[in-house]
This record gives sequence, structure tokens and C-alpha cells, in this order.
Amino acid sequence: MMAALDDARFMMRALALARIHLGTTGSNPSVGCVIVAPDGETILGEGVTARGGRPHAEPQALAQAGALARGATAYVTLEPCSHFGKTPPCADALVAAGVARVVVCLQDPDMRVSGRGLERLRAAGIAVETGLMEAEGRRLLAGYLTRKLLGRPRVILKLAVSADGLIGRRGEGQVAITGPQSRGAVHRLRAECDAILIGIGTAAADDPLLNVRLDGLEDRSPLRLVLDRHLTLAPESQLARTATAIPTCVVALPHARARKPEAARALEARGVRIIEAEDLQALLTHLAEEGISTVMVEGGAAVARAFLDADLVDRILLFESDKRIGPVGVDTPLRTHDLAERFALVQEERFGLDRARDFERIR
Ligand code: AOF
Ligand code: ZN
Repeated sequence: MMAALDDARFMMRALALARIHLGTTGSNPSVGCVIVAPDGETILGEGVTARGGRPHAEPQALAQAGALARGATAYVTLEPCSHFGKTPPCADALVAAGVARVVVCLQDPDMRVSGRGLERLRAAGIAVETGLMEAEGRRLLAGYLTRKLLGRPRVILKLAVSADGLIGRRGEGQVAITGPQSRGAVHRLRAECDAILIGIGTAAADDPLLNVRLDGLEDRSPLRLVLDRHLTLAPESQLARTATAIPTCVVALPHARARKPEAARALEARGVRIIEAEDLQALLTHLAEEGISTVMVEGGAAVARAFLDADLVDRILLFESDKRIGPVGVDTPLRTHDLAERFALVQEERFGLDRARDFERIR
């Protein structure tokens, strides 16, 4: 019994490590690894997939443990890799270090690995266990799993709704609906995503920066995407003006660049990249090919509705304020039946006076 509790404790630590680099490892998942001595207590080494995706977690943890890794247990949030990619296989590194037992959350869906990492370990006589805290592991790797299994990034829809059911006032730019604690949570979530997406309406009305403004996470702003079919984003907008510092793309219809060469040139001169895509599905497929695993949709109502109607939303993060901003304004795009029929509530939290409900698409 004690051993099982300890296993969970060390895996929790590995998951916490993995979370640190969520959103920074490119097309590679952020994985955590903890190496524990045969006494079942002493942590000998810890690792998390490095920013950019390499080195992987295991060799870093093994390097810390050194010769002490012999006979140790390794806790890893994803099956150790078995392929010769840009680094040698982590499974081989664990074998070479003489690790006696490997505990993982889940198998890697990557075609190059998918069970072969575990096989390699077992073939070397290592005791292998899978499925420990699998649900938590899956949640942390949700973007990566969606990209590998569905060929598109995971889409998180974030909505801030006032007590009178509005998400803003028409033509007034940004209206504060939720409090500072909620905003902190949103910025943290931004840092963990690979991209943030808004519509041209929101870009024009709010002139937002869409960066991460949290102490210590300032360099964690993800790619910014603006749905802008006809290339009307102003080259003077904050987004365009900061595009050399934070990667920024506008998503236009096919041939938009050829139709509006001057607008295209003005944006490209600012460092804005133009992606041409027929529809949302085509855009998401393209993003997945670029290694983007998680996209947060931040507004406005029409964009949210378009993603919901196309059934492309995997998670809804609904911030509800006790403040009224009416009488008139932009109605929430979320309808009761969206949640009731397609989503399940997985978590509910309070941020100051706001309530945050987290819904997951039932698949
Ligand atoms: C691990 N530990 O920390 C991570 C793994 O492009 P490469 O060669 O770096 O390989 C990428 C693949 O490696 C990725 O698709 C996934 O299967 C695995 N990621 N594996 O053993 C890690 N990040
Ligand atoms: Zn590896």
C-alpha cells in the first residue's frame, strides 16, 4: 500500500515538472521524469523536456543521478522513446543506466514509438508499469495527443461572460468583465498554449497585444493568429507592430495575397506571416503540420460560434463574473445546449469574485 502511494507521489512530481515547459517544447510533448533510489525515498534526478523539445526529459534526469541510477525507479509521464530522432532513444539510456523499474502514465501514440519503448525496456529485464495517473497524464499531454490522433491541434475556447450574459459592449473595445485573478489564470493558460487566436473584429476593436504579462513568464507568449480573410489588419496595430518580437500570423482566404498585394506587403514588412486557408479545418490541419498542439480561441463571438458550429472545440473555459455590463452589448455565443449536449464539466474554480468552469468535449 505504501509503495503505491509513493509511486503516485513521485508521478505527481513528474507531472508537475512536465507542466513547467508546457507550450515551449514545439512539436515535442513536454515530458517529466523523476529517478528515485532503491530506498524508495531519495530523488536522484529530475528532468523535463527542454524548451524547443530537446534534450528529452530522461537523459537529463539520468545525468543528475549518474551511477546511482543503477537499481533505481524512473517515473516518466510518457513512454520513453525508442527511435533515433534528433537524440538517441531514451529507452536505451534507461537500460544503459541500469534502472530496475520504469513507471509511466501512458503509451506514446507517435508511430515511431507506440509500445516499442516499453518493449525495449522489458526486453532488457526492466520491470515496466503503465497507466499510473493516466488521466492526469492525458490531460497534460492533451494537445500532443489530439495532434497525433486527430491531425489537428486541441482547441480551447476561453470566454468571459458578465452576469447579464454579455461578452462586451459593441464598438467599445476591451471591457473589463472578469477580475485580476481571472486574468492571471488566462495569462498562465496562454503561456501553456502554442497559439492564441482571435478574429479581425476583435483585433480591430480592441487592438490587443495577446502576450503573456506575468512575472517570470514574459518570454512565454505563444504564436498569435488573427482570422483576417481579406487582409485588413492594420499595419499600425499593436499586433503588427510587435510581430518581430512575438510570432504573428494572419489567416486569410486562398489567393488573398494575390488579390491584395499591397496589404500583404505592408503586413509582411512588419514581420507578420500570412497563412492562406479555406476554412477552420484547413487552418487547423496546417497548424498541426507546423507542430502546433494547442490553440486558445480568445474572441470574439462570431469566431467562437464558428468553432462551436464546426464542432472543433475540445475544451471550454468559461469565466463568469458577478458584474453586469448591460443593458446592451454582445451576447455570449455559448448556448445552453452546447454545454448540455456536447460537454462535461470537469472542474470548477473561483478566481476572486469570478467563477471559472472548465468543460471538456465528450468524445
Ligand atoms: C521521450 N522523452 O522528454 C519527450 C519524448 O524529434 P525528436 O527526435 O526529439 O522526437 C520527438 C518524439 O519524441 C515525440 O514525437 C515523442 O514521441 C517523443 N517525445 N520522448 O522519451 C521526452 N519529449
Ligand atoms: Zn526520448
